[in-house]
Amino acid sequence: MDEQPRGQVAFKQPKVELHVHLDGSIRVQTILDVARKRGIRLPANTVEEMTDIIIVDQPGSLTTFLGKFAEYMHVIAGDRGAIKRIAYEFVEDKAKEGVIYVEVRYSPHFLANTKVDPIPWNQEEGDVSPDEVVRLVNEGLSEGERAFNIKARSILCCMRHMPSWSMEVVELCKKYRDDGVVAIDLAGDESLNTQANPEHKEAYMEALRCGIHRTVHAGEVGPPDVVKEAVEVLRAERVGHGYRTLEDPVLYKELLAQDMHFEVCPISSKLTGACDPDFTKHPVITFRKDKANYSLNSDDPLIFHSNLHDDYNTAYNYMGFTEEEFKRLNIKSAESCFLPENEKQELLQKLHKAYGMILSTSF
Ligand code: PRH
Ligand code: ZN
Repeated sequence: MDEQPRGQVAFKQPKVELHVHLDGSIRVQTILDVARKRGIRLPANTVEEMTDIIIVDQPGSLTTFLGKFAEYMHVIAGDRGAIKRIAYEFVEDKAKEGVIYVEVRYSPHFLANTKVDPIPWNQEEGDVSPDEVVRLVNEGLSEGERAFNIKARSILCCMRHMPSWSMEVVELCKKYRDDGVVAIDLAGDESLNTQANPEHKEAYMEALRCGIHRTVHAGEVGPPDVVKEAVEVLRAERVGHGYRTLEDPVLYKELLAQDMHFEVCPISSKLTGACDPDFTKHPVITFRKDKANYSLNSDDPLIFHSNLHDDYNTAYNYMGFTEEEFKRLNIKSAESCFLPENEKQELLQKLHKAYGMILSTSF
């Protein structure tokens, strides 16, 4: 299949995105604006220069990629206006990509400034708490929803290397469950922390007890055992990435039988070194062949200098994806989203209508 020129769109229909990080989706211009307003010196003055500093454009490691956040997080963290602005602009950007429902994730602690240690970018302690971060993001998202006519919900991330935050994360999920927060996640460096700490487990058990939905970054670069733990111990309902599940055929078969959802991020998986840089060997090709339940997602478009169209175009140009498969995977994504049942059915109806399909379930 010929490569499409940049700017072309392989799938123009409405889409659902389930795995994208708010702090990995900030506009470079916003970083420059906020830095100027706060009097923060950056090593660049223009969008082009700053982009060059932030982006990863060659396959590397997850650890190196995660280090890129430190180039700009100090600009946004602890600034109320900036936090609300990035949430609002995020919704605008997603609407432009044809996304009609998005679940966006972030760590409330990373955007706060009440905890100086051990976040590398928080040099000064302030009074923006993780709780206030969630309120500000919720405001930005709901203003964006009204302005751009799409639905945006959020997922709060625990961080693998910071187990002491996890109970607070689940408490925030509980507190804001009627205000747009739909689930808990565990993100961060799985290559350095392959086993979930007891505090993560405790937080996930509390989420389970309270009916908070659960997803976990697992099997991105870590071995299949991380996926097994995510599903069996943390009781994840979806797996973030999950590529390395394929190395354990028994586990893969079990997850296929359970219709487990895999949140696949093609461009991310190449640039973090999670998968072979040759897209024609990508695990999602096996997922597709096996009619697995998965979504296509952008993960961190700021750092990968990409957008969701690029991920779809990659699947189209290098993996033989068809319009039919794009429709199928978006229906599976909607079925696997963390909305309450009535809203999920509404979303499914919208997709079926747009795709010219008859809805088989009654509503
Ligand atoms: N894998 C693991 N962690 C990730 C990824 C990737 O999919 N993308 C972002 N993150 C982490 C970053 O440290 C980010 O600050 C945090 O998740 C919360 O969004
Ligand atoms: Zn991610």
